[in-house]
Amino acid sequence: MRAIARAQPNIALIKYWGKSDTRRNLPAVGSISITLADLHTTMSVELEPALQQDVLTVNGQANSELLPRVTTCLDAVAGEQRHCARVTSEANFPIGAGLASSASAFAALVVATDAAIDGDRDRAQLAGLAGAASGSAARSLYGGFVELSKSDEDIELQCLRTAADWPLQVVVAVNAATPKPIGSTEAMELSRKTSPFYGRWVEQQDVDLASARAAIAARDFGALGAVAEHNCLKMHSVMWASRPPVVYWNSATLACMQTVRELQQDGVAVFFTIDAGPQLKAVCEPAATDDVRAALSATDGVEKILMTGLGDGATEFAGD
Ligand code: 2P0
Repeated sequence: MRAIARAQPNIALIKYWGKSDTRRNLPAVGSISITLADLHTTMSVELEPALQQDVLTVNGQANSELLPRVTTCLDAVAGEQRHCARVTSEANFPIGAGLASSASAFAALVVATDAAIDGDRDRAQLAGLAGAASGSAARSLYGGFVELSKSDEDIELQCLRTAADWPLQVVVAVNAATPKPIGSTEAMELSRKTSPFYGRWVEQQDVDLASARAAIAARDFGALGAVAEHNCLKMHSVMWASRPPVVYWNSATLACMQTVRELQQDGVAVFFTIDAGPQLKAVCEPAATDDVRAALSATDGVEKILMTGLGDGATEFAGD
């Protein structure tokens, strides 16, 4: 009745922002992401007959804030008649700060829980359960370049290319490791209800998805970077125009964007993306990694640099 799983966060290049069905947590737009290799969440789930309630520990601390979402996810995977669970989550990167920690956490939680009950769900079923808990978590069930399609029914996922097929690198500039001011779930609903740009955002998404799909198929780094930066800035424009505004950036985020622009002008193969937090993720070709790391390290306000390649989807974990 105990199992451990490990999952990596994923970074969207074409973003998920907005829901078509909040009850079932279905995305209003498709998205394309890359799964990372070296950042991960390790999740242990133990179903214990003697326990009176679920217990959640995150990075060594009891966590009651996330517990209701974890309980709902456990019920969805193991059934409401299950024993209570002792859930222990360890992440090797800052959590709740726009580094997709909920994606790796819920992907790992679903895989560990299914293994703990000796379940035999396939990857698509596990992704559906992870997506119901946290939309972006569905993508962490798959490795490499992953497309999550919008649907009025069940979500659909597809690996567009494996990590080995196009081994890009990601340099993360951590600009503030503190938790975000407003959670993504709440912020997405605020955007849907109040942003004058939200309707256009949803309408235009298929164009960006098609461009990104073609760029990934052709391994065209310049084309992928152009559409990814455009899509990222469009998503943040939707957020900024919400009422009240949703602004996740800080001054270091803008300084990092400027650094990436200067690298691009020098011919370095790099582009940026930014999620629900001030961190900037620079995606680059392997030969550019050292230049990108050095330039971002020297940028004002950058607290820490994390480096990773692209990796595989969530799996049951037997130990290091
Ligand atoms: C993404 N984000 O595609 C986008 C870009 C943040 C910015 O998916 O409400 O934690 O749990 O389904 O998955 C973060 O939102 O939201 C997210 P819920 P989730 O990666």
